Amino acid sequence: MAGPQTIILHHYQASPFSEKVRLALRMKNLGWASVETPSMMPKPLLVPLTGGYRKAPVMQIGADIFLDTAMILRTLEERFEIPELDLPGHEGLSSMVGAWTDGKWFQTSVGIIFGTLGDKVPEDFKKDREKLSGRPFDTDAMAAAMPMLKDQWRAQLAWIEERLAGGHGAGAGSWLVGMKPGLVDVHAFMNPWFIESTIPEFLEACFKSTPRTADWYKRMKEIEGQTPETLSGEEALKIARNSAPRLKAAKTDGEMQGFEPGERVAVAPDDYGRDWVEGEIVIAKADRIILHRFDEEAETVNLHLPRTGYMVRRV
Ligand SMILES: N[C@@H](CCC(=O)N[C@@H](CS)C(=O)NCC(=O)O)C(=O)O
Repeated sequence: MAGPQTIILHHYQASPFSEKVRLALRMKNLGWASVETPSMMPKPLLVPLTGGYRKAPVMQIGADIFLDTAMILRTLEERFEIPELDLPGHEGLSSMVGAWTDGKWFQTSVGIIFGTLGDKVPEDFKKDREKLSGRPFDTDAMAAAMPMLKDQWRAQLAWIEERLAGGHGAGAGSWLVGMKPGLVDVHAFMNPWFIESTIPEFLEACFKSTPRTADWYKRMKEIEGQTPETLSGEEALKIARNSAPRLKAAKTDGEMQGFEPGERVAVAPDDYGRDWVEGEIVIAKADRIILHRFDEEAETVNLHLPRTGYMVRRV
């Protein structure tokens, strides 16, 4: 039964960023509880935990809330060391690869998927995504650009092929770095998975020129983990309410803007979905910021955010 130590993932099945975390959980063979969130606003059972952040996935352990896959993956590695995914050769590199898979490659996938779905995309979903991005969500324009986008997509897949064909040291070639799958593989998996979920025939067509990648993808999909426990959003909120955030000695470390522990700041993603989340600094350092906040429903929580991709300002 889920409790204050349980890994709770707030996510939805079709979400590719969520799949990244689900894959990591499988690779680490961790037990977890699954809270299904809506794929668009409103998200009344999620937002009390996050202070306004609305994206998927969000990870919760008791009253510690982890936003963004970068922070989630980092935390899973720190708290559950074995089996390790941040293997020798993956350190640092995986974040660089993630910046590409989550940025440019993901945007190419979005264009292809929603260009293909076209009129099947519900109006309220389009409106939600327009609000999220601050730009028109024009599936006709995506459809028109599709031939070019497909070229772009396959060209990026070919980078994976190049890596698999490249030098690895002893006995490798099966995984992107070294002889076991790790975080680089996790990041690289997301876009093929996203494409396969909607247009598997396009993925198959691309795989014709990337046989090593086709084989790698198949092996990645074969990795099995534990079946999650199902949890309601209400139950997850109750767990947050009945838990205290893990105690941390407040500390800031050479902050460029001179932030001190206890200072009230606001943090928001710098790409899309720029919802500002406010709280008092517990920890601020180069790789993360931890904010303490109070919400009527969730009560006291600590929010953990990565620094890359997030703007921080004094309130
Ligand atoms: N940088 C974020 C991106 C997450 C993201 O964009 N997730 C998508 C779903 S895959 C999202 O939240 N879309 C809006 C929504 O689902 O409400 C991360 O790495 O977690």
